[in-house]
Amino acid sequence: MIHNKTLILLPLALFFVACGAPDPYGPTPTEAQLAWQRMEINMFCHFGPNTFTGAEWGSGQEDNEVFAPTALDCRQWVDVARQAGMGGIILTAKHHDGFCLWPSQYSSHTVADSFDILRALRTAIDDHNSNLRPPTSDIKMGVYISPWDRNHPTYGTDAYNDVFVNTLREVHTQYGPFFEQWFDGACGEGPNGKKQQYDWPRFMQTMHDLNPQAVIFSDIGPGCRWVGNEQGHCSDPCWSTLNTEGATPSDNKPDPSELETGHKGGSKWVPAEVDVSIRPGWFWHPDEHPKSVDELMEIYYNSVGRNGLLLLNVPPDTNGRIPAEDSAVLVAFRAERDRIFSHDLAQGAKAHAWHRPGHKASNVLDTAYHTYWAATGKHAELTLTLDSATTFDLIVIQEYIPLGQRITSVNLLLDRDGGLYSYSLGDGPLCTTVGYKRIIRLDQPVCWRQLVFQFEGMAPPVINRIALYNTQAQ
Ligand code: FUL
Repeated sequence: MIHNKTLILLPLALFFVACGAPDPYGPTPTEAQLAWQRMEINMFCHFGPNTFTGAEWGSGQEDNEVFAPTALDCRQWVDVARQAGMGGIILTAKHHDGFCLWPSQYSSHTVADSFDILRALRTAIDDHNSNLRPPTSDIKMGVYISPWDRNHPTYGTDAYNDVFVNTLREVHTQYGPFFEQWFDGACGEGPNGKKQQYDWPRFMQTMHDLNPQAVIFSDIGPGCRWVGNEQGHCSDPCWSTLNTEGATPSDNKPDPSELETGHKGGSKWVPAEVDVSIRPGWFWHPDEHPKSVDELMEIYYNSVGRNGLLLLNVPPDTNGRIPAEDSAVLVAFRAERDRIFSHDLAQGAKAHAWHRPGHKASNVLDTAYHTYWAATGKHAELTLTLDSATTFDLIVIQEYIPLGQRITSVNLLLDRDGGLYSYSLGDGPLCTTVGYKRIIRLDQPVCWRQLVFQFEGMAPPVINRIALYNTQAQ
């Protein structure tokens, strides 16, 4: 909606000073967290005895032979991930039934000699990566190893923590390197009816020793956090910062609603990972079907478009292949993103930043397309001037997160008839937090030449990129 009564005059004096980077604010991402966030969409693969029994949480008592894919093809998984524009694949090497998809020496509930799925996926990914031809990019491998184990006889005793540490060591030394370790927070009873007291500090330390570059997922990180729901959305706002002092995964985590938003001014950089399944269940079941492209786009806007990473579960079937209907939807999902995001209407636009009256001079570093700028106050404005009036209905804003997440709200003013009019979605600002990426869908297309973004931040805002798109364009 456009408030056309609010005429706002452009400040006449603009101060531009080319400068270096401003100081970081608050916690900032590690190189591994940055690389992780830029992957944007990864594939989750839930595969195991449940694929064959119809369960979601296996009992741990299933026969090992039940796991018997008829035409296993991990290369096909990699190919689907590539075609879908995903940067990594995370496999459930061990789910709550305790069944190991590799021949572990620490369990008798395993694939034994029949199918080493971890090896098959590792080989398929390595082969893909060693035959790369631009523009194809590499695929990274991640691993889910459930601490909850409904099979292991030691579960519920201290000895199980040793088993679990050995299991981590075995997987990471024999099948790594992994870009992400997924620690599910579920903690139920084992075969003897006892619950386990997980030794989280030891698990985390083991991971750090084995692979300090791996991004560790758990309810509270430290690499990335659960987003607090399995429906495929971050909240608005969504902070990449979280207060984790005194918290532990599983039993002593912040409320899911806090995990959805993160904590403004939180003490640690723990960005949100949005895990959701393309199908109703996490495992493949014959009578379930994948979501539509429209549903996946909605999830994309509410996850990647709200400063999260989307971990989309695509379960292989009893053949050991991703079903054709799922891969078809994924290819169409990719095509729809390419259609919308391949033509940035702001490319080549002139960008100017200035301080507001009462604040000191702004700093501007305008490096071609990637406009990167900072103001000295907590309020800042950026004008984008396009070559001519242009129709758009979607705005992408990215903060320069290596310096921290700063922005608390964004307003947009549009020029018309020589004046500026504020645009708002509903009653609030254009959006609250930005972070790595914020995608704002306008409720209807607008046709303007000049846009003025007003930012409020906890520290001088630093914008990495602003892009405009028209979702209706053919
Ligand atoms: C949950 C598990 O209990 C589900 O089975 C699934 O693995 C999901 C991703 O995480 O906590």
